[in-house]
Amino acid sequence: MTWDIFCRVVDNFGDIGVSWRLARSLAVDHRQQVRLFVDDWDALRRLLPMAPTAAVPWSASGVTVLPWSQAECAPQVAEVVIEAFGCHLPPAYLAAMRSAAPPPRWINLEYLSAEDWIEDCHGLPSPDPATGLAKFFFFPGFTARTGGLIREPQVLARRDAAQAPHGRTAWLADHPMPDDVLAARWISLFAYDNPALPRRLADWSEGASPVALWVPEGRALRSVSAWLGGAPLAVGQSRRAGALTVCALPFLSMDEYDRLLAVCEVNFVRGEDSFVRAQWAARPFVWQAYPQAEGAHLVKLEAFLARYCKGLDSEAAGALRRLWADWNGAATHAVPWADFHAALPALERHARRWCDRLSATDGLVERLVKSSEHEVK
Ligand code: TRH
Repeated sequence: MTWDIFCRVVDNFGDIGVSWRLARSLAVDHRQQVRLFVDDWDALRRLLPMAPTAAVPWSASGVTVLPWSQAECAPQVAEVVIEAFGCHLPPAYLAAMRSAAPPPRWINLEYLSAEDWIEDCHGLPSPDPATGLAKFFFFPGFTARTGGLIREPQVLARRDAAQAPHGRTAWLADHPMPDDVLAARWISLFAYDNPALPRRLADWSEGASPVALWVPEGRALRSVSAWLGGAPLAVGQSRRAGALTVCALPFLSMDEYDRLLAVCEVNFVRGEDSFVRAQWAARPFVWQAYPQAEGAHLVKLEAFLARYCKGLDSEAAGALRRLWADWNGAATHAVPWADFHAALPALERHARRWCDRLSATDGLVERLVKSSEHEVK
C-alpha cells in the first residue's frame, strides 16, 4: 500500500520521533511505500542529522521525506493517510482526498495514553465536516483493544545484545569515559526542566555507592551542568561530585539512544517515545509525563501506574509511586532515593515481566497495517 504521513512539530522531539519511527517501520519492516511530510525541517535534522540542510525531498530507510509545502499544490493522494496528532492536513491535499476514487483510508494517530476510555474510542470513525470523509481514530495503548505500541521486530534482540556481559565495555569503547565508571550504577537522564532534579543529584553524589549518570545533550544536561557549577559540561566530558560521575553525551541517534537505555540500570525518560523505549529496555524507569494544563498529565500518569503496578509487590510499588510522584511535581513531601534504590531488584524483575507481556501481542505498526489492509482491499 501507499502511505502518506503528516507531521507538524509542536515542540520537542516526540511528534517527529514517533512519525519517523512509524514511517521507517512501515517501509523497512512491512515493505510499504511511505512518504513523510514534515513542517519543521530543523527538528527533523536534529533527529536525523544526515538529512540535507535545505528542505528538499530526501529518502532514507525506504521513506521519502518531504517538506510540508510539497503537499500544498496538486498533490497525489496515498491509499492510507495518517494525520499525526490531529495536525490538520493541507487544504489542497484534503481536496485531492475528496476527489480520489476510492477515497483514502484516513487515520488520525493520537497520543499514547493508558486511560481506560481509549479502548472505547480506538478505531472509531468520525465524519469530517469539511470533506464528508470518514476519519478513523487510532489510539496507541497498552491493551489488545487499543492500537498498541511501536515495537520494531529487531528491538528486543538488539536490547539483549546490548545487555550481554560485554555490553558496557562496548558502550565505553564508543563513548569513552573514565574506566572506573564501569563499576558504578548506570542511570540515564532525559527530562524536562524539573525542580526535583537537584534532590536526585544530591542523593546520588552523597550516596554510598558510585553512580554514573549518562545525560544526552539538551535541557537536562544544561540543568545538571548548572547544578555541578563551573564551566558548562561539554559533550564527551565527565565531571565528578562525590559518588556521582556525570557523563555528557551528544544527542544520540535513535538506535544509539535505545542502546543507552539497554545498558543502564535505571532510565529517566519523558513524553511519549522515550517512555515506550524504556519499556522495551526492560529496566526500571522513571517517567516524566509531558506537562499539561490543569494537571491533565497527572491523570495519564496515574492511569499508567495503575496498569504498571499490577503484580508488583506493595513495597516496591509504593517506592515507585512515591518517586514518580516526586519527579512529576505531585509529591506532598520530599522523597529520598533510598526506597527506590532498595526496591530495584523487584523493579528489575517486574520491568522484564511487563516487557514480555507487552511484546507478546502485535505492535502498533502490525495493528495499523492489518486494519488498513482489511479496509483498503
Ligand atoms: O521530546 P519529547 O518531550 O516529546 C514530547 C512528547 O511526545 C509529548 O507527548 C508531545 O506532546 C510533545 O513532545 C510535543 O519526548 P519523547 O516523546 O520521548 O521524544 C523524544 C525523542 O527523541 C524520542 O524519539 C527519542 C529521541 N531521542 C534520541 O533520538 N536521542 C537522544 O539522545 C534522546 C535523549 C532522545
